[in-house]
Amino acid sequence: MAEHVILFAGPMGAGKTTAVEALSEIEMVRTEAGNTDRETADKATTTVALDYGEITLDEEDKVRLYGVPGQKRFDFMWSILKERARGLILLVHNDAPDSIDQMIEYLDEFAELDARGGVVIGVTRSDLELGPPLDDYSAALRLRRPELVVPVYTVDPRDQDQMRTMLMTLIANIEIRAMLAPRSTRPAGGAA
Ligand SMILES: Nc1nc2c(ncn2[C@@H]2O[C@H](COP(=O)(O)OP(=O)(O)OP(=O)(O)O)[C@@H](O)[C@H]2O)c(=O)[nH]1
Ligand SMILES: [Mg+2]
Repeated sequence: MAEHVILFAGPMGAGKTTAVEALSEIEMVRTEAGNTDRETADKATTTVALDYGEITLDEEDKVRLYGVPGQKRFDFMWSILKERARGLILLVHNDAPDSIDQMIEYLDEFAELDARGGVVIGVTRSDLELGPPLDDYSAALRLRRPELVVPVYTVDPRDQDQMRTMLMTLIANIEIRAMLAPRSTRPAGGAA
């Protein structure tokens, strides 16, 4: 059985906690506190340390799911959780005024996860407001990181099937990259 550690990152209110909740087969661990920044995200609570959940895919891949806080004042948790992870699901919400800039900013911040495993990007909250089309995200990615091949999806983090598809794509990419990597650079203990 391979084990994977996947991080959910992205701006406040993008849906990281919602996604971990939708995917997790165990009672998820939450660290929510009252949200004092209703201007950035109009919701009651925000993550202050981490979200944690688990899912087993195809009866052989155990996936540990970590959500990080979106707010930068908790970025010490980003460094801690980045160390462990081998893949990134980056969520950005399409109804934010600067969603494409935010995608690039968070991608840069978590760049080591691409180097180590893989990245997929989910554009959320597209049903709520007309935001940039998916092509604009892909174009910005090509401009900023032409060497990177990153799938970009429209997703609703509340939808388990959609999140599962994203997660399975990411894990397939990570496993393919691990298989293609020279033996000396492969991580110990499996494809993860
Ligand atoms: N309608 C709609 N609502 C969404 C969608 N994605 C997320 N939401 C809602 O947006 C909110 C996102 O909240 P969280 O999951 O707490 O966001 P987060 O990324 O964990 O935020 P922080 O922990 O504060 O950084 C929730 O109320 C979700 O139900 C979507 O695609 N459509
Ligand atoms: Mg959260």
